[in-house]
Amino acid sequence: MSFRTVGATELRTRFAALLSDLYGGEVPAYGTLVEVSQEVNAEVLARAGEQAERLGSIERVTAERHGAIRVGTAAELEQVARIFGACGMYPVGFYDLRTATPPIPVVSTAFRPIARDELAANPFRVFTSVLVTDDERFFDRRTQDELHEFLGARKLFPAELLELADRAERDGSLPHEEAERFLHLATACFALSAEPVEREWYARLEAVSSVAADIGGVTSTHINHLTPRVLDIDELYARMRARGIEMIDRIQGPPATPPGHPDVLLRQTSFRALAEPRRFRAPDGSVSPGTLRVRFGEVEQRGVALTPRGRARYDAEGLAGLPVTDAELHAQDLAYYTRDDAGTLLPVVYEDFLPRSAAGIFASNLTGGGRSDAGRPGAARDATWMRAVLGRALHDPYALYDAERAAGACLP
Ligand code: OOG
Ligand code: NI
Repeated sequence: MSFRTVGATELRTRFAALLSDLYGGEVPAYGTLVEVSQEVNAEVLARAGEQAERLGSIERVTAERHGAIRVGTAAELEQVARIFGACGMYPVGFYDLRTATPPIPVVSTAFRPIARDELAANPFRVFTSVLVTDDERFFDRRTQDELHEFLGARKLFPAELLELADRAERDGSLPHEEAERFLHLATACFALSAEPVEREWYARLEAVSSVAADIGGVTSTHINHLTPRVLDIDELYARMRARGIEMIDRIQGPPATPPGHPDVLLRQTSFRALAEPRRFRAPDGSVSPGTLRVRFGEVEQRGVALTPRGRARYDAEGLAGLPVTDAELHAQDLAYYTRDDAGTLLPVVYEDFLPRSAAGIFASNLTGGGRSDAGRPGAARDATWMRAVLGRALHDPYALYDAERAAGACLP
């Protein structure tokens, strides 16, 4: 019996490590990705020294992961918020992927720590998408009804887990034994289920969107990918290919900046979803083996966060719209910085996601293009809707970066 209590920071660190072990066991290529990332990071550190740690200590970067999960209903999203809340991860940003190319029938947010010291301790974040089941551009009335019935009948998170999560959030910690139980239950909820998949139902949803099938065609959820952070994504991409791993055809996000120039925003790439064994149930009740390709491996390189002004320039003109030094990015209010004691500019890391890249990541791993009818009415979904569903604050990324810059007494 131990009387030690476990706080949110430690719960988050342990949760991230447990999910990493789980995913490594399920998707062996993830292990290769982590290994190659660490190899590249060690080399960048040896080559660039202190400069390599401008965007975070090597300890932070080595432990850093983002995950992605997908849920089916507002109620499920609210429950996810409680589990992550116990780990000091709060919803930041609203992303609508329905208007992306190709359209994906989800809206998303990212759960992450929001305080600088919490990000430094462990920045684990999870891109979380919820299916928009009542969007007529994707689902006809009959399918909507069936989706509501199917999703309404499933239970992703056991009551004991949610009670422990609420207690952890209320008290700021859990006693040792309860913390172990919480971590065990929380991790188990994101494992790939051995339950047979109803073949016809899955196929019908897949004809609309394989993301819809991955969410609404099964009775559980799972980690879709887990992403290590790398300090040189071009080098990583080349090495993964050299090891014979099939990567998507490009790196998403801004192109590489010339040597010595600050990295901006977020660059991402992934290896293609692998065929994983799953069991299928036919309408006659018989169960037979098959495979599904839904889970993949992604890697990311993070740079300085852009201000709304910097982001508008980047969106309109790409990197050509931005100056190439920290001093100019700061002076023109295009990127966020704080200062160290010596007065040197320190970049504020971009901690969020890019909707265009997210759509690209989704799309590059879809089987078939899917189907949507732009002429039909959509369903109203925005940040206000999501805030109401979450029953808690939905943070605006720019407000967080502004506050950090102001606290660092570093206004342009
Ligand atoms: C999420 C895709 C988006 C990212 O890093 O932009 C994403 C998903 O596949 O569920 O993870
Ligand atoms: Ni991702």
